[in-house]
Parts: sequence; structure tokens; C-alpha cells
Amino acid sequence: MALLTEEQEGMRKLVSDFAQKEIAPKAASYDLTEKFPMDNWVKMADMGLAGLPIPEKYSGAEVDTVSYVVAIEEISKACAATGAVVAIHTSAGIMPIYLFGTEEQKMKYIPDLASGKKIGAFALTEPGAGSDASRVSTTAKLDGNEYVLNGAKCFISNGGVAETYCVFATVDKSKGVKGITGFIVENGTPGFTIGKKEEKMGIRASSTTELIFENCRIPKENLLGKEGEGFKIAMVVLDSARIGIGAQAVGIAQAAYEEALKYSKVREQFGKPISALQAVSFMLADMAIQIEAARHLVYHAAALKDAGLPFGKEAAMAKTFASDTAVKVALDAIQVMGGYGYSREYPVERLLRDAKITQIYEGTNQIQRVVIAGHILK
Ligand code: COS
Repeated sequence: MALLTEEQEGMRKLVSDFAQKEIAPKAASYDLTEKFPMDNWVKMADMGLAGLPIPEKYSGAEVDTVSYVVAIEEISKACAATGAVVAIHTSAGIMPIYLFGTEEQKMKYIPDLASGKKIGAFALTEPGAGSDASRVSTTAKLDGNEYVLNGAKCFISNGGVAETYCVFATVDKSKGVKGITGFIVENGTPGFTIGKKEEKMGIRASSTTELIFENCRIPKENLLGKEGEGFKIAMVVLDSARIGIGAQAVGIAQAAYEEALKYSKVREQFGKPISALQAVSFMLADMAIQIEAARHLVYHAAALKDAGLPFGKEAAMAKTFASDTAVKVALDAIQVMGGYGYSREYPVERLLRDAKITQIYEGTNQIQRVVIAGHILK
């Protein structure tokens, strides 16, 4: 366990007690039904967990990044889908507005988001622009006092349930990345519809949808930053959002490890608990090593951010290592538990399915290596 301040440990205890009591018991049924965990959301909002790192001025809890990632870890340990909802809402839904919005935009949008009255989303990915985010082809044309958006986004987390979307579109395709521009789009704006909802392998209760823009007119005041700044906004936001995904992965890994540990102490074979067999105890030891290392990388990236130091490289490292750890630990937990681990009766098969997305979203682990190499070689 990492050395945390009293305040950060307090956050862990508060969120862990709440998440184990209120969220964990429903995780299996949410996975099965794929129903959005709105009751979890409402309870988290009541507890002030919807805007943890956001200043109190905008109805947030104004805690440091380390406390925020500890909370994401604990929520994800109880239910990874719920962890995804809150991490993406906070790090990618609110942050673009908080970091790059005007004071008017912040006062208009953030209090409802940070208090959890509304959910936020981040819409960058398109069918033809995934890892190569610079290929955004949704267009935004200024017409009088409005921008007119046309195009489609895909794999948008919180799609359909979010009311406020940070959308990236190009104002001039010939300018490449320098044409990409950020906008705030409210759900219900004419010309903006929610498309297909994805049926997913894991984090099934979270909502992942297409977004469709057909002559969607939004007021000029909803421009985020300046025209052409959108790619940089998206990259800056993703740099820190990746710490949250690392925390989600640590939470999933910890949950899988604890299940395997518990099982190994009660399951008897060859006349003793399987934890007494070196083949099993060494697997448990390896899980513990990897989780501890992943947690330290995640907290370190968060601490760098809190200290106002560069953290992009460390965030990419943390996300990569923690997500690989989550997949490995969940797989090994299944192995320790044998047929029971493979069965839906125990949560570890779900944890493996939930873990997989952490190697993919907010930048695949291959893209994280591009980012890390860029830092190392610059
Ligand atoms: N912070 C600030 N600016 C950044 C930045 C960062 N982290 N990363 C890139 N930029 C800037 C660059 O400085 C450059 O600006 P200048 O030309 O003014 O110097 C501009 O953005 C373009 O950068 P670059 O040439 O590196 O962009 P690429 O098209 O090569 O893309 C990667 C870089 C691959 C890293 C980017 O496309 C990426 O992160 N892709 C993954 C997208 C992703 O995570 N999607 C998930 C969506 S949310 S589920």
C-alpha cells in the first residue's frame, strides 16, 4: 500500500466503505442487464464524487489528483463500469471546460456536472479517426452567430446518458490538426442525435454510443478555446485522463487478486488449502507485485500533476502498465480458481472482461508507447 496523507487515506476509507456496501453487490447484475447504473450515479453525486478534483467554486470537492485516483480505484474495484462512468465524466467530460473554457462557460456548465446533476462526455473518436485522432472529419462551419456541425462520432462513453458533450470537429480540413476545434454541445440540440448503443465485452453497464450531427447548430459562444486549438485541448485532457484509467485498472486488478486470495485459503486440494501449494502462492505473490507497482506508477503520475510538474510520460506509463496488470491479474485469478473462476458464479470472469478495455480506451497501449517514445526521444 502506498504512503498516503491522512486526507488521501480518508478518501480511500470513505469511498471504499461506500462502494463495497452500495455498488459492489449490484455489479454482477448490471453486467448482465447492461442497464446504466443510474442509482449508483445518484448516490455518488450525493456523496460529492461527481466532481472530485473540481474547485468548490464550481460545485466540486476540490481534492487533489491523488485523492481523485484513489476514489476511482475504489469505485472500479466495486464495479468497473461505474468507475468508467465517473472517471470519464470527470476527466474527459468536465476537464476540457475547466481547463480551456471561458469563465462564462465554466459557470454555465461545470456546477451541474461537478454536482452530478448532469453527466458529461468527450467526443473525439470517429469511425476513421481512432488512434489517429488527427483525422477527425466531423465539420463545423461558422454561419452567422452559430457553428453548424455535421458528421458522426463513435464509441463515445456516457453517450446517451450525458447532457453535456465536448465535441471535436474540424473548421478547415485543409489545415489538418490545426483545423480541429472543440465545442460544447448540449443534448437535445436539434440536429444532434444519439446513434447505435454498443454491446460490449466488458464494462457493459456503461453506455457507449454513436453520436450523429446533422446540421446541428450550436451558438458561437460554445466554442471551446480558439478555432484550431481542439487537437491540443484533446491531447492535454487525455494526458491526465489516462491517470484515471490507470486507477480504474488498479481497482479491477485488486478486486481479482482479493477474490483469488480468498478462494485459495478455503479451497482444499491434496489435503490442504491451495494457498499452501507453491504453484498457487507464487502466482498470488506475482499478482501482488504487479498491482503494487501499477499503483505506485498511477499515484506517482497523479502526484506529479498535483506538484505542477510534467506528467504526460508518467501518465502514459501508468496507464499502460496498470491496464496490462489488470488483464494479467484477472487471467491469473481465473487460473487460481480453475473452473469456478471461469464460471459466472464468481466475479473474476467479469473482471477479465472489464479489464480488457483499459488497454484500449483513452489511447491504446500501442499509442501510449508512441507518447512515451516521443517524450524519451525528444
Ligand atoms: N499536449 C499538448 N500538445 C500536444 C500533445 C500533448 N500531450 N500531444 C501532441 N500535441 C500537439 C503537438 O505539439 C503538435 O502541435 P505543434 O504542431 O504546434 O507542435 C500537435 O499536437 C500534433 O502533434 P503530433 O504531430 O504529435 O500528432 P499526431 O497526429 O502524430 O498524434 C498521437 C499523436 C498519436 C499521440 C495522438 O493522435 C493520440 O493521442 N492518439 C490517440 C487518441 C486517443 O487517445 N483516443 C482515445 C479517445 S478517448 S476514448
